[in-house]
Amino acid sequence: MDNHNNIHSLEAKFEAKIDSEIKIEPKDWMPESYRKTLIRQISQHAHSEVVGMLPEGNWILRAPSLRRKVALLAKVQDEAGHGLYLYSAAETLGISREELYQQLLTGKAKYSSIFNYPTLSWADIGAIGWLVDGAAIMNQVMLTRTSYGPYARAMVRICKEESFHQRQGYEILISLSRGNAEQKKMLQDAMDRWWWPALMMFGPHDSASTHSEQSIKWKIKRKSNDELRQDFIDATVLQANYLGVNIPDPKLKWNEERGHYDFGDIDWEEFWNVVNGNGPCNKQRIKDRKKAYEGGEWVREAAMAHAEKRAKRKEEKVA
Ligand code: BYC
Repeated sequence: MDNHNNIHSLEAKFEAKIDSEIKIEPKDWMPESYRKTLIRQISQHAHSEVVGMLPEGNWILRAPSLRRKVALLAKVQDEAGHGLYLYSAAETLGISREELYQQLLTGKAKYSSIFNYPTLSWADIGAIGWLVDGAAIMNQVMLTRTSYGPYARAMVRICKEESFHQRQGYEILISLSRGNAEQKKMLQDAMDRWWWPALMMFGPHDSASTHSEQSIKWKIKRKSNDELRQDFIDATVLQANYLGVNIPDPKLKWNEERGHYDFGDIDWEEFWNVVNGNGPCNKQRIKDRKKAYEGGEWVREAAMAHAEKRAKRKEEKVA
């Protein structure tokens, strides 16, 4: 078979697997652009998890009780774990964790826009759990069925943990909603600041989304950015009503005909500004990740030295 025919048959086999819902595994042939799209999406997701530890980590020492502190600590640790599962999944596509991490630290790689906003009060920790993890789950449940095996399997575990995160956030807000006037004010203020950035997490409108069409064909994504955003709004309005909190969107209104909530325009200028590195905390986030990376140098060195020593001892035994 000549080279051209060979590629053609590999492509046909790949397409057939996608069509019949058979997962693509690391050693299977895949188009280069499929591999690149996955590395981009999975690593952006991994970076989002490890950068996402920062705004909440900021509140661990200030959590209002031991119970709140333990729950928040566990959540932030889970996020480190999610980062690790995802970097590992990306590594199966032939790129090293070190290279991916350098892309983050040099500002070359993207991570979710949401983590470039500050956490100003304890209510923000509730709002992050409820809205940010809520949005993340909406997007990630679809990813448990993504076509690349290692990514899909990582997402199953991540989604289980994300539901705990969402509930711990909502529970913080329930307590505030039953509190005094000042606590209710904190809750509303957090809602006012996190609502729109949470909607932006789903990415640009479908008409402006560069990757969606191809990613949906490859079954990397199963739903479009706008579909997921709508699902999230429909589910969240009821939860906001239960909290007695106002959603800061005068255009939000149930549309009987569509069977969905209509909502106002997203400020896309703000979105792209944040994505392109100019949000309120972008510089601080990268600075903090660099500091953590440099501070961990001795751990990496010690771990490598230990691994090398063990390998040498093993070699000596064999000899
Ligand atoms: N922020 O063609 P599009 C979490 C970029 S949750 C920054 O629609 P795609 C967590 C996009 O990368 C958050 N950039 O892209 C929760 C692309 O740029 P490039 C992480 C964004 O990939 C709680 C360009 O805009 N979740 O981790 O088809 C606590 C055009 O977009 C954003 C995931 O990453 C954004 N919001 O769809 C702790 C889930 N939106 O790459 C942690 C997996 C878009 O061409 N990812 N861009 O330079 C996905 O599902 C998809 O990548 C997205 C975007 C839906 C996010």
